[in-house]
Amino acid sequence: MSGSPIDRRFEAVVMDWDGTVVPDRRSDASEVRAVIESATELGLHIGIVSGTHLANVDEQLMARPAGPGSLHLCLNRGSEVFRVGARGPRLVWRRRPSADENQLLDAAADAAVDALTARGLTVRLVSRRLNRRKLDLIPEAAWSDPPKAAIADLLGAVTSRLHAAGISDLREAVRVVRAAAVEAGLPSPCVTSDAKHIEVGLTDKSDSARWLAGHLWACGVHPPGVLVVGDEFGSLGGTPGSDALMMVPELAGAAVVSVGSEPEGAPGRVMALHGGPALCLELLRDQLGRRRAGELPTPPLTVGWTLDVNDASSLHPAAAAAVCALGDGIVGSVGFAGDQSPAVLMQGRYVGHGPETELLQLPIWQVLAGMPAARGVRRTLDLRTGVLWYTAQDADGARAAVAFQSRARAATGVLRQEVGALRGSAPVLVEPSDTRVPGTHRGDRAGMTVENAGCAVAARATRLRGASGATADSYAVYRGADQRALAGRNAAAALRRARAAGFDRLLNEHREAWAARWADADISIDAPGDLQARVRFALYHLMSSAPSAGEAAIAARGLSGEGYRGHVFWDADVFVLPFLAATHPQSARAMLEYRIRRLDAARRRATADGRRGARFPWESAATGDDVTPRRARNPITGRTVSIRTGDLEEHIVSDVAWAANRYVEWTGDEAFWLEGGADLVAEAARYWVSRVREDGDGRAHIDRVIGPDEYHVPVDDNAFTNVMARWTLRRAAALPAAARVKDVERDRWCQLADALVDGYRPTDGLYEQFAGFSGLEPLIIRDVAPRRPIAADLLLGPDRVAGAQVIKQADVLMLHYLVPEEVAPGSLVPNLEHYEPRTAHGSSLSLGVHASLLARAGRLESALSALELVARIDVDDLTGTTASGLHLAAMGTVWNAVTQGMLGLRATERCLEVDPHLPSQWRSVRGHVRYRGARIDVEAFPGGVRVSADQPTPVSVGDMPAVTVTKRWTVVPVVHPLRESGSDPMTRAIDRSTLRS
Ligand code: IFM
Repeated sequence: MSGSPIDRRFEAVVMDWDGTVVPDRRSDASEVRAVIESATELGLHIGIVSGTHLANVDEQLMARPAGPGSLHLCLNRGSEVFRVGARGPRLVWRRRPSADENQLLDAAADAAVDALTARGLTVRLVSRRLNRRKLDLIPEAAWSDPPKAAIADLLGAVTSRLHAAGISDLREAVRVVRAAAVEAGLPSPCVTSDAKHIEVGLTDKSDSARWLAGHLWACGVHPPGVLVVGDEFGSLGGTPGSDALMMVPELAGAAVVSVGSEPEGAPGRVMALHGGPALCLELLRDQLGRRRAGELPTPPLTVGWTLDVNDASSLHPAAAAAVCALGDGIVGSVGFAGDQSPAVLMQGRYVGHGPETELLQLPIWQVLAGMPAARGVRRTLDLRTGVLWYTAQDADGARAAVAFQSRARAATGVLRQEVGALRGSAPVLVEPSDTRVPGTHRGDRAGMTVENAGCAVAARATRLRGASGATADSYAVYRGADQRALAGRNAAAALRRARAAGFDRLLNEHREAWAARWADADISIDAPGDLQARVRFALYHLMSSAPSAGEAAIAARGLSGEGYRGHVFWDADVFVLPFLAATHPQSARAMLEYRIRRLDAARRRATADGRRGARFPWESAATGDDVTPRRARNPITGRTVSIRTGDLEEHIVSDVAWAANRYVEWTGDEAFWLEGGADLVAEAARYWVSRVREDGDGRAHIDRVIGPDEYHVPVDDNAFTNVMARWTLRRAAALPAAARVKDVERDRWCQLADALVDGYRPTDGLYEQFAGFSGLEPLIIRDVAPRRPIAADLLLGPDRVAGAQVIKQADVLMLHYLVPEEVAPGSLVPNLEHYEPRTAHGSSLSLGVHASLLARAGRLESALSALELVARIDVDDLTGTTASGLHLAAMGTVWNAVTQGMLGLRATERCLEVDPHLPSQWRSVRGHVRYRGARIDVEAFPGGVRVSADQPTPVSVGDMPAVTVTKRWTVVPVVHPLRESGSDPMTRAIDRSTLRS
């Protein structure tokens, strides 16, 4: 086996029973039972597939595994599945035939007997089982119970009988039976043969294999992690061997082994090892041995799910570490000790004061013992399960490590590494990474506890020795608490539990938890190129960044780096929250809780500024006070420039209110309004009342702000700020009665909203970005810049861009993106045409917004170009800033571009709207979301849409009225009138040197 495709650890084994695991039904299975029980205890998943019924298999095997791996018996030729636990088998799935189907099966079997008899062959209907009927082709005493090993002789005897009846081979007999069954009214019968019998049924072994593939997928096991073992893959008398049915597309990529004699040879994909049940037992023992020795799992490398970064890629090593960051929403772990800037960051844990506030650097658990620095390094991240493989070269060859940040247990890091020739005790340490924070560090080489700043980490390592060298497992648990000692005790207790569970149990539960997240969030795109993996890369990091409970301070770079010191911007509320509201609402709720708990700080700020209501900070951290830096160094001129966003980028006030509303739109969680949600909106409205200037003509203005386009500072009547304020006032006025807002205040909000100027010119359908924008130098950056995206302020100088119509990022268009109902109908296209060529896309937030809007406008080629570009921002480090963390908001725009832009999903109070616009290169796109408690699966393809929901849900497609979609797929033909109009390729190549984040 050495060096062969099965010379590795598998995560699951799927096996045929008769002839594969046991030679016959009377043989002793005690050895195989012991191996199965031990292997499942170390996490291996096992599926046994058989045509027979439960008693036959269970009474022979008698396995009673406790897990964490699973044992499933998939019996009755694809009709039933039993999960076997410590207390025995439990039915988990059964295909129940209807009375009509049973009648049809009987009729089909009778018709088959008649058809074969008519050809002169004596056959007997021998059993009538669940979903199938069995015909004996050789009802002779000598062949009453032939052993599997005698398959060649049996086939010879049966073939002679067939020839005597003028039937050329088994294949023809199967054809006769199938034709008779169809003639009898069974539309698509499953007809199989083991040479002695022919069975007509509603199911076959492919149903078992598909069920197991689905189960394993839900456990986070990819098909390449599966070993399929059978004894009859090759054809038998011209019919496919019964085990070939286990090779379903859902298990494509699995390793397939035959232990049978395969008289007519095995198909090319199958490794024919022969050897019978003895070899099968050996294969199982081998897998058990690998687990006992602590062998590392094998990276699955599944297309569309893998991020592979090696020395040959152009990524800076620190950027490579960031793109492969691990996170559970509470703790983010970047790189390994020895990398350029390894980090462990805990969500919401800050040190320092004012603008100096930054995320606390926690001690690093990802310590690779003696791993040579940065030579031949390869990182492989399985996006589906958040498991990272790291390999590097040393004098002894390649050494590997595998790490994950448990998704099932809070703030728990797990590392298994090959320690090869290293001698001594367990080599793993936790390395203190922030010496500025005083703390207690104690421990030895095998265990360590570090406590500081309200955080504690406890870590421990265990060394294992296998045939191929030694490996070591280490575990680290982080706890934050206001009292240091308490954090230490909590961490130590959780560490004990993690160590007791062990690597394999932790891995299984972690993979399963990730798989559950993907089930509600995945987007699959059937299109050429590698967009699929890049979209999943974005989703993976979005999911890694937010906790599911408590409060969530989502930093601009998530937990993947120290960029922007971990401060929270509108990036969180406007760009990240929508994804979470639609896929994992509890995380979106936690983000809003972060704002609710800092409402008092926002009120204090408003009061200090002489206003009312709440003034949320442009940059926020622990306290909710504004922590925006006041100055920075211009990287080109070296001059210190002042930063005024903290004072003037006030649209953040509306952005928070908008986020609260977006959460309710997706979830329908009306109770949230009374849990602080209404306060977020009402206090935002009160702020605008106090902030707005009313002129003598009955119009209202907002002076001196910064809009999303930060190249123009300050401006008056920024359309985005004003319209978002208007939207906030109107939304606040419509808060439910329970929010206890007085009518007089609601009336004032409505009156002021109506009075706010918005810069809209009905003559050309344009919104003026701010008062006076159209009088600035008409410099079209699309025509001037060598390439976009580009940091135009660096290219042209800040003074030139300030005096020109050059825009940093979507500004007016953010209105069409966030509040399409608040802008003039039909204004998307003119504003897109006007502003896009003037936009440098100098912020990573911009491209994805355009991708979404271009799709809504039917400019699908341009939408796709923008989407492809934004999906590369971090994977290819387009901004040159990925080393300090990933651009989480840009990832939010990737999700939005596909779901809102291409699929046209929109959550309203009335229904979920679906209105797809597909680029011509896409064969289909499928997305999963949660809308008001229901799990929704939407697939769009040229000309149609399929929607399914796990509970009755109102859905409207295109312009059609809403229908209630139930579990079953609904196919709605959609003929979309929108086509790509004109070609204005928005983006050319990229100028990395001048692009900023
Ligand atoms: O919030 C953004 C802003 O819109 C542009 N500059 C970077 C900030 C953080 O990502």
